[in-house]
Amino acid sequence: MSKKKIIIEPDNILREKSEPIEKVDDELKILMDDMLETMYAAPGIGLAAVQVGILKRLIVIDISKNDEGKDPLFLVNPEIIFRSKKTSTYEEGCLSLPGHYAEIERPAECHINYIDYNGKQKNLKADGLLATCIQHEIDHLDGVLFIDYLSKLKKDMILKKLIKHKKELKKIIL
Ligand code: K1U
Ligand code: ZN
Repeated sequence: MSKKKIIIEPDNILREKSEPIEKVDDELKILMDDMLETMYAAPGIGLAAVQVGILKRLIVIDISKNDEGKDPLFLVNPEIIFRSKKTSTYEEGCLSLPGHYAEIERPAECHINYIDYNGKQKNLKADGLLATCIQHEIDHLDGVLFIDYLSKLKKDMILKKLIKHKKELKKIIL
């Protein structure tokens, strides 16, 4: 397994739509394992392939607490087939927007169809943090970030700080 570099906003690739995956083969399983390692190391509770520069409809999620043991979910070609009218609000973070958090309102429950690590078609009914995380990650597959739900003023403030942060990172690396 190898850890991958997480792409930070602003970056055009984060605004692109990811492509459906044709089959779950050994190469895809290596990518799924690498993404999980990258997510645990960050640390985070979710990661979409586009965040490591790969425009495929693939997500890894693990919302379990440290003391609960690991419980990873691999979602290939996830599709939301139901969104509840009831909403819930969580303070969201994003590994591509380091240091920035905001309260985002989304459907409280969602149902999805997806393909799992072994290539089997599955469905899942999610609520709570899992439903929020799934919707946040599927947004990544469509080029959407949580800052897109904020006012222009708040979004621009975050983008300005991220541009500065990336310039400082570049100086350290050079
Ligand atoms: O960048 C990402 O998509 C991952 C993101 C997922 C997410 C978090 C919160 C609400 C919705 C989606 C993160 O994992 S940010 C980091 C984070 O939430 C976290 C980090 C360490 C421990 C617990 C949570
Ligand atoms: Zn994110």
